[in-house]
Amino acid sequence: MSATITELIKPEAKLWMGQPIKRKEDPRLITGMGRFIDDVKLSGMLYAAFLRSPYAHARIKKLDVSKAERHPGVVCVLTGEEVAKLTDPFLQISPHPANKLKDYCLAVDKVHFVGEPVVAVAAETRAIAEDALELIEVEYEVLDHVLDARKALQSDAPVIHEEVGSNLVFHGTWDYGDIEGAMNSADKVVKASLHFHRFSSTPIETNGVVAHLDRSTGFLTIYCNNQMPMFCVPWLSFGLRFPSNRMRFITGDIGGGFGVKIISYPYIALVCLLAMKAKRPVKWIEDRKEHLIAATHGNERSFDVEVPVKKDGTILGMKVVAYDDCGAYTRYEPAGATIWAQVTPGCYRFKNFRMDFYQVMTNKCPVGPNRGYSRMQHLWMIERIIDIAAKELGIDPADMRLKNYIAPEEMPYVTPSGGVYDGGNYAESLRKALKLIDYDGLREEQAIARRRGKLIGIGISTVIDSGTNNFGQVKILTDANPFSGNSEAARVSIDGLGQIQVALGTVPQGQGHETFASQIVADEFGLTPDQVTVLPWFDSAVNPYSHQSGSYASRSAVMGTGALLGATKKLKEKASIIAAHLLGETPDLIEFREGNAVVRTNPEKKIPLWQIANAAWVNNALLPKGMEPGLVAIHFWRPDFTFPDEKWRLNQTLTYSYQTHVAAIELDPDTGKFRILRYVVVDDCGRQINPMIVEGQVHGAAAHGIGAAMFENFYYDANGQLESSTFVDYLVPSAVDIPDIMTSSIETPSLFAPKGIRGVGEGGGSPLGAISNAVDDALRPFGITITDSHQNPQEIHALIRRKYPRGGHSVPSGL
Ligand code: MCN
Repeated sequence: MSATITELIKPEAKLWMGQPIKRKEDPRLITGMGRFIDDVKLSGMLYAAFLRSPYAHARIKKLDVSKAERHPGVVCVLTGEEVAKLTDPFLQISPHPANKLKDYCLAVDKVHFVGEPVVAVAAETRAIAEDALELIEVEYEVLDHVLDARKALQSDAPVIHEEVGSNLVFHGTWDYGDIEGAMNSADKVVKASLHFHRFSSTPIETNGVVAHLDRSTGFLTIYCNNQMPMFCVPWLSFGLRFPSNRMRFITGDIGGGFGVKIISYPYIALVCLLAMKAKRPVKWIEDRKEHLIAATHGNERSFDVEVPVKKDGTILGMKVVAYDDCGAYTRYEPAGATIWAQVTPGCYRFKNFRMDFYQVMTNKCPVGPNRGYSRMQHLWMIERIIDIAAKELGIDPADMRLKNYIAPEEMPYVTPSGGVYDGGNYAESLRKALKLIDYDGLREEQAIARRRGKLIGIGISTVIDSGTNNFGQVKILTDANPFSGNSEAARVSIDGLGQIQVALGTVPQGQGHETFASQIVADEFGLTPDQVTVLPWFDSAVNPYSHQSGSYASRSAVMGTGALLGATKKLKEKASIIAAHLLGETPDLIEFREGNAVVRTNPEKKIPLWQIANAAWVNNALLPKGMEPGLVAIHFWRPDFTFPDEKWRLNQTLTYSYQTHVAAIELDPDTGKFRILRYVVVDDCGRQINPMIVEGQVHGAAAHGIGAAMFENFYYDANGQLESSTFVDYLVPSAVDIPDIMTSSIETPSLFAPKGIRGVGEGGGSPLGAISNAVDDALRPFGITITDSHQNPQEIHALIRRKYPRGGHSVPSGL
């Protein structure tokens, strides 16, 4: 057994916040005692399997499930036709006419992407259910499909959802300052067409659901691993026509989410319908192939960007036209069509900005939030164009950034789109990263290497890692938007024996919330984190929650701490009154130290927590007259968020962390292969609750982004078939593919969030910029500009070949 948290802490430490204590949840996770969705087994449980579309776009002409229904061991079969009768289309947050889209949990009369569920089967075993799928006869009329967002907007493009009438989901223009004036006064306008590729997160645990309708009570219990289960309630309750007050959501340990598990509600609905029809509990566990073809992908986006600059490198503005491909259904979209604007100017001071943003449906897997959701595409574009501009101006990319960064003395800084950056020192972060990687030394090495015919490239990327989403931004999309702000709940209780228990609404997927919550609460009562028990897992019948609860948008450290501090404050107020009453003092003199209520002016005079709790729960006659018994407090915390103004300006998130990544690579021009020589990250997430967790998050996000930059890509062929639909083709990096990552931190407290904390969990997708810029830098002697966010050897080699068709694959001389 590992040492206890108390043994690990330095004896002189006063506060647990800021201490790198080991995670409380890890012993159960690393000894195989975690409780994941596939561990849920209910008596009489059936297993589900789904028949999925083999076509990108086709009409279902005929469907015959009779053989499957008769297959031994099959209990029930569900078709789209039945679903359309039993349920209502899922809620849409798109503006008109995209909000007319009829999204059901099974395809009704058409399929819209390869992998869309068409028929669901529940059987005694998964194998039987899968066998039965082979007995289903479907006749399809194949329709024209469209796989490219720009082509999908052309008048001759096939319309994916006839009820919508076009493939356009949203078009909006964000226009600030005077971009045309900036263009006119520029020394140069740098232009590029850039493409951000489609990839996803691949959590170790795929999606899963177990649904059970208890006919005796009428309760529908949904075990799942959705990372925002209570946010799904309107979709499920309206969709299934089932009262929300008889739905219960239970999540256990979740093996990673990264945003991809937010949009599992169509599958949850489907499994619920099967359970209702079969009158038995039903389990569905997504397999890896299903996950890759039909869970959710990250947003693919292309940009036409123009940047007016001065000769000295001053960026005057940015003019962008963006086309975002959201796949075949909108679901959480078009939220991604506004969320990028949390970080409109990135880390830079320019005020003139124009964005024309189109979000478009195509016959590909629907997208959903994916670590760095919507901002990483935008930030990659900014970091790439800054390097292109620096190259064209003959300025070092580090100097170009240092010239344009928002300065610490400008904080809090209001961005053109109304974001209020809550502190930070971007220049210090870059300087620190450059020092760590030995930038000057590397540049020298690079020059020597080039002379010897070797290619070394150095890439920098500094991104804003915004956290704690303000749902009010969805009002940009539609006035009918039913969400705004953000809120989180926590309950803290002291039981009759003086023991503290905490319950959170945050539904973690591996982020370590039991640990950080116990650190925060321990500090409030002068206890150790060992003495604070945080309930593992989430149960809507037990845990407090808001309908925005969940782990997403790097919000839980900030929101969870706000809720915990609110609850402990309420609890301490009541405990102080009881203690003062018992000690014959006034409540304002009571403070909590080492498990005692102590009289501040006379520390010898104290009473242990258990005696206060004893009075509150079982020795009620000791309580002040009229006081309600018990020691439990629930608090709902929210930042003061607002709605957008008429120019769509609003503070779209509460905290704005940032990270600088610098990568040094060596590239072989004969093969296009490259390896990372050195990799450095400097992060600033404000005050850190647990530096060990923060470091883990920084490493995780860096590895995630490096994987996306170098390996992971969803390739669709011309027929709309996903070519990278297994781990043989969709390359997730393993430990040997990820370089040693040198990390360092800066801690500038958030000006607005509780205890100066900022979020850290997403990381901003910075590796994509650092790696693209490093590859571009390595290829400089070839005069090649990298315009795609994915760098793979074949494509790099092809770029070199295109430029030097007759084998100019050695480094051109004289450079
Ligand atoms: N933390 C801290 N000090 C800070 C900020 C955070 O100690 N100043 C700690 C927190 O206490 C928490 C962790 O870092 O334990 C992450 O906190 P936060 O940034 O608030 O993010 P959330 O907990 O809300 O988690 C969501 C975030 C997101 S958006 C993605 S995507 C992501 C990420 O978390 N998915 C993850 N990290 C992940 N890590 C794991 N293991 N699995 C995922 O699915």
